[in-house]
Amino acid sequence: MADGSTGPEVVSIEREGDIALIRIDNPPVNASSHAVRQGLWNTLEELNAEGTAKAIAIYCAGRTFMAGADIKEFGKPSKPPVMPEVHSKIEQSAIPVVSVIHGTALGGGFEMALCSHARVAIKGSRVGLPEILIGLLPGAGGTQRLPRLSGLEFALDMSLSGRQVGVAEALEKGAIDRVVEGDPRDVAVHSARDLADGSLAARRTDKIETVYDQAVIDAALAGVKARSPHLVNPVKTVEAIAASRLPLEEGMKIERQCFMDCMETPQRAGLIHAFFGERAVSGIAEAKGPTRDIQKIGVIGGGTMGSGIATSCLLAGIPVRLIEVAAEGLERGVATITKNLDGAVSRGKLPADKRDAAIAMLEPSLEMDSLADVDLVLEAVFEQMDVKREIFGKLDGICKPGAILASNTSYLDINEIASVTSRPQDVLGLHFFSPAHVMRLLEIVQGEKTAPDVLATGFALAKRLKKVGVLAQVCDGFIGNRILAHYGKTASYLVLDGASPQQVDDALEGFGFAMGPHRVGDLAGLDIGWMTRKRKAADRDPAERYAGAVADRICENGWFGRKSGKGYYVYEGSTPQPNPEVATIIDEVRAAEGITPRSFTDEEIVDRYMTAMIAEAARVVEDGTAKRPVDVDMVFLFGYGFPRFRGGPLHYADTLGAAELVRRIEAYAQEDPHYWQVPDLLRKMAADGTSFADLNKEG
Ligand code: T1G
Repeated sequence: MADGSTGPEVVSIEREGDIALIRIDNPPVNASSHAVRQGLWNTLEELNAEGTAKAIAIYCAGRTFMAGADIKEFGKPSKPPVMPEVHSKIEQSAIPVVSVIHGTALGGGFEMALCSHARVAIKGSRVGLPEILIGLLPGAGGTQRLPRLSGLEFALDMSLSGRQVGVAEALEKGAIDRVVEGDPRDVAVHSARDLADGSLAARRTDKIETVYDQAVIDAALAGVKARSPHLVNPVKTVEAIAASRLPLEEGMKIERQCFMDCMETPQRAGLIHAFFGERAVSGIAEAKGPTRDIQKIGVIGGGTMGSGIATSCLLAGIPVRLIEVAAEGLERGVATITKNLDGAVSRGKLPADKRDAAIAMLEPSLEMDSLADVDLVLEAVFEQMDVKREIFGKLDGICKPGAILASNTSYLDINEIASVTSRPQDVLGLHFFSPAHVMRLLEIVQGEKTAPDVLATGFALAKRLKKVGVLAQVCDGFIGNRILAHYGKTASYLVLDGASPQQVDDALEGFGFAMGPHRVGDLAGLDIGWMTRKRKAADRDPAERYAGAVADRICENGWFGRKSGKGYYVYEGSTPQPNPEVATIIDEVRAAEGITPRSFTDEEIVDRYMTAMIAEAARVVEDGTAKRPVDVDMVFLFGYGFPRFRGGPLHYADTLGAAELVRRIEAYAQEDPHYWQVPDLLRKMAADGTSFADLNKEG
């Protein structure tokens, strides 16, 4: 129970005649910290002890109503009063209480409104139960009260999707009682007065029973098990909502138990890490400070990447001039952009009028000179240094002073590209991930001479494009592709040594990857990796075991994956099947290399694959290519389909511990000492007993 301490500075009472307001002021989003909970507890006690107010209205200062529990408190011992206790106190108040919602009432914030005796929302605000997105469930009465007010289906929809719901829809579903216009405090005064005189009817959830239907619960349970086989909290969410058939107090106990079960899971830790990591990567000094004004962007190249990047800019409301060298390529680029935008409309992601407005801001041109007035150029042509050097040399003479010149290269040296211009300070890398208008990752590559305001502009652009910008230093592959180039070999070594491509894919999909590496290769096109291996052949390290023999043979047959009808899999029926000719190739390569195949368990496959990924990720942090471990984690969550509930490769590494990882690498090194080397950083961490989370704090 309450310990008697107060939180007056974040929660205060304002008296207006015979009604009282409880004002919460806990920037930036009025999260329900301990001080807020204590303040609510104390002010409710005080007002009920006085007994003079006829009604109470709870409202929030700042930009939004309470946005939920204070996530920063998670993982620490909870300090009473906990939210469910505070919410029961609100509901049991002898003086009727109305909550006044503005901005985004999320999680515990929406639950505080639900436990109030009435709920009034200001037009344009939204409500939501996003706990599912951070490995939890509504743990302050939402699973018990929302079914009572709005029915099982809507409660399941909100709780399992985590989506934000406009207050008009919430009103229609009975989750709130009124939608009005006005300032939160004024609305609070009027709502309390209406509640006091009965013109705003009280709807207390402890007086309402859920209309229960077991079939609805059973269907929801089957759905979550099919959709999210790795996750615990969706199942627990359905279980808690099912308990709303019981008396409220009993249901609340079951909800609390389900909530605490989720709180203890590594998934909750992983998803919270992802939540804060997404914000941490742009919370660095390099992302702050003055930026250049970007009003118009030039995109060079109408291929897959160029048209994806152009689509992304147009969706953000930025006019784009698209440059190609020939009419056919330009037309293809415009067609791809149009198709991308039409796809967003058909998926309900983009209103048709916004699509038309976006297309109207697209100016195709065959003339590079037409880039003279743009504020930023994004080059997205062939991954060949001589082509890029030629283009940047021309841009240097065409673009206005102060224009930013960015390359979308996925691994080439930004410093070399910058060196052909007279303005290396205006050059940086902006590495998008395909499809560029969908994938949220943007690697922002800092050249030696890149000016601070150019780098900060890269982060500002990432935010405008709703991308997750991550700072990377120059090296072959920057952060993500460099690490991929290393651990991708492990998948090939596993196949050479006895596993099948499908077993590797299935094992990694069982770990949580959306798609195994061979299925990804077939999707992206096996010829891309083939070209890279040929490009690097001359520089190949003779000491390194060649990983590409099987993939080379597949490509030599013209099998590039989905686009050619076969690759590792055959794409004829509805379900792709393993390509039997690949099995023959694997046998032939093993025979030629004198390999006696052995079996691998799925666990061994995952352990090797993840240990290889972590080892190179540790080296990327160690040499400063990535600023901190969390930056690597976000690269993999937002660019490589890494399972979000595991938080990223280095957050996952902490669940294993540095000592275990060193042990594994040393064991694998008995087979291949060149490929398996213990990073110095990992050895130091094992000796010091430190974690990547510790490094993030130092970062
Ligand atoms: N707790 C602590 N800090 C939070 C926070 C929260 N719930 N939400 C946001 N912040 C910080 C964020 O880290 C950033 O800090 C700043 O606020 C601005 O956030 C019992 C258990 C509200 C829609 O999941 O969705 O309630 O980086 O950059 O883009 O059932 O923040 O500036 O230092 O995102 O305008 C449920 C999560 C919690 C809401 C605003 N609630 N937050 O978006 O700003 S669990 C959530 C958001 C719960 C109960 C359960 C968004 C936003 P800094 P921002 P924004």
